[in-house]
Amino acid sequence: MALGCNRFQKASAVLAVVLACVLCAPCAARSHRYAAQLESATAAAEEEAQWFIQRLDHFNGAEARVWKQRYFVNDTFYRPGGPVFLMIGGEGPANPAWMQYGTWLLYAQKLGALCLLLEHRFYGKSHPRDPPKERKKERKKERVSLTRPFRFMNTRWCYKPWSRLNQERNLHRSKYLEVVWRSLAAENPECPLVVKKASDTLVERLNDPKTYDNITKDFRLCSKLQIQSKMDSAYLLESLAGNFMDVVQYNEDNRAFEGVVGTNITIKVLCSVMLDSSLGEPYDRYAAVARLMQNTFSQACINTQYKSYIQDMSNTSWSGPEAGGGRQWVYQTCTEFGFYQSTDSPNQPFSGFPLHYHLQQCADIYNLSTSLDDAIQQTNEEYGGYDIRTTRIVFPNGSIDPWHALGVTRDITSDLLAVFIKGTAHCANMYPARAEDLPQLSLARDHIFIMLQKWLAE
Ligand SMILES: *[C@@H]1O[C@H](CO)[C@@H](O)[C@H](O)[C@H]1NC(C)=O
Ligand SMILES: *[C@@H]1O[C@H](CO)[C@@H](O)[C@H](O)[C@H]1NC(C)=O
Ligand SMILES: *[C@@H]1O[C@H](CO)[C@@H](O)[C@H](O)[C@H]1NC(C)=O
Ligand SMILES: *[C@@H]1O[C@H](CO)[C@@H](O)[C@H](O)[C@H]1NC(C)=O
Ligand SMILES: *[C@@H]1O[C@H](CO)[C@@H](O)[C@H](O)[C@H]1NC(C)=O
Ligand SMILES: *[C@H]1O[C@@H](CO)[C@H](O)[C@@H](O)[C@@H]1NC(C)=O
Repeated sequence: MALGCNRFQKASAVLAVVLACVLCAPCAARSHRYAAQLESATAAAEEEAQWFIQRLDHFNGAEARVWKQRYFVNDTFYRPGGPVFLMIGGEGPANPAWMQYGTWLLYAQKLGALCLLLEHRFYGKSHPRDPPKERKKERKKERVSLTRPFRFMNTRWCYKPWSRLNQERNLHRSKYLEVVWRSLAAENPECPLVVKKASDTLVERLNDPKTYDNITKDFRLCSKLQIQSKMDSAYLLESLAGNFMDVVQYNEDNRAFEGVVGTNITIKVLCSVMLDSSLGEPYDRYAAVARLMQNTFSQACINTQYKSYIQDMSNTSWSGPEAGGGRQWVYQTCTEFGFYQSTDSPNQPFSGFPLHYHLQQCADIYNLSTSLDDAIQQTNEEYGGYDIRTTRIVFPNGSIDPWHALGVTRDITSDLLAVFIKGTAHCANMYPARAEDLPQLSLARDHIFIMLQKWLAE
């Protein structure tokens, strides 16, 4: 959350607060189950959507073309002269449920703020023009809305996108899965060990085609398992490990209002399955977890063919299967920030989907062969990485959330503040408060509010 500098053309001095959070799991390979639910939640509030005539290219003054960017407004609490809260949408369709629920509305009520939710360009229904292409020329345009300043509502917003700091750390060592290990171990130290055992057994069986019929049945694959390349096995292993990543990332978050199902599947539930020896060997329990997730998300079977994933991801139609965000997100990982949930570190439970597997997708989907290292370096130079030089930002993160490994968890200066919440998951502070919240979560929300009040008064 950042207090931005901005300038309304008409009003004299309006203070603005920018909120941003990567709100849905950026794991395109596994995003389908959420995407469908969000789609229906989004459809319900479709009539409330508004459209802003946006410039196609903020970098090029000679570029006159415009397009329509989707946004939502809640002015219920607005008092003239009050601040403006701008929530920047994440890597998927903007969900208008945020206009009715969430901690920011409570802050808005107390401060008389106007609330705006702006859908991120290229995601959801905000289509600048053609779907993202491979051509180099396009790349800068995709970067635009991540880059300050940008224009919205006759205002230039100066915005440091704090949620995407220092990407290089995730490129070579998967911190993400290391936190998954620690979060499972916090529930029960045995839990990640059993997960590792199960994953290792599965990897071993993949070397023996005689086991494929059993694997197909045990994990309810949509078609008989075929492993023709390392990419095939990587995709299968990543999909199954994804069950754990998703649950850890959102553990016990109060996000049912977003239309998400399965919020009662928590780390506790997964670990209780993994530690239940009546279900058989660790491998069998791993399969039981996969079936539990399929039942929860009403999936009859799972498609684990790398080829069909690539086909879906390569579809450039705006009505294509990954057009809501999967294709765009992975494109950004390939050209801007890495952010891979890879298995290169030994200190995590899974194996078989290393960095190389993710980089290969950049070639297979977008025919990209450029150096990701260079792209990441450029991104960090542009945004400052950890060497961020600005003022009045709070960086909230939860210790259970694997993404905190990329976040700011210690104060940088007296007005670049970390709010590191022990025991909570991804973006927990943004969800509506409820009775079961950990005391440190309630304190974090209060602390953020106090900073907001202080900065708005300055
Ligand atoms: C704004 O938020 C309040 C509080 O949640 C809600 O009651 C109201 O319906 C919202 N208004 C709009 C236009 O979404
Ligand atoms: C497949 O599973 C069955 C039942 O658990 C087991 O008896 C059989 O040995 C397995 N086959 C292979 C090739 O592992
Ligand atoms: C989660 O909630 C669903 C729907 O209410 C229920 O059917 C299921 O048994 C619950 N699962 C667990 C593990 O609590
Ligand atoms: C892309 O997706 C659309 C919508 O699902 C489909 O009609 C079209 O055939 C797909 N195109 C390709 C090349 O697969
Ligand atoms: C992929 O890129 C290479 C080099 O940039 C180009 O020669 C080739 O035609 C491209 N292939 C496809 C399928 O677009
Ligand atoms: C803190 O970590 C960063 C870096 O990964 C994420 O992008 C943020 O979404 C996360 N913030 C919260 C509030 O969970």
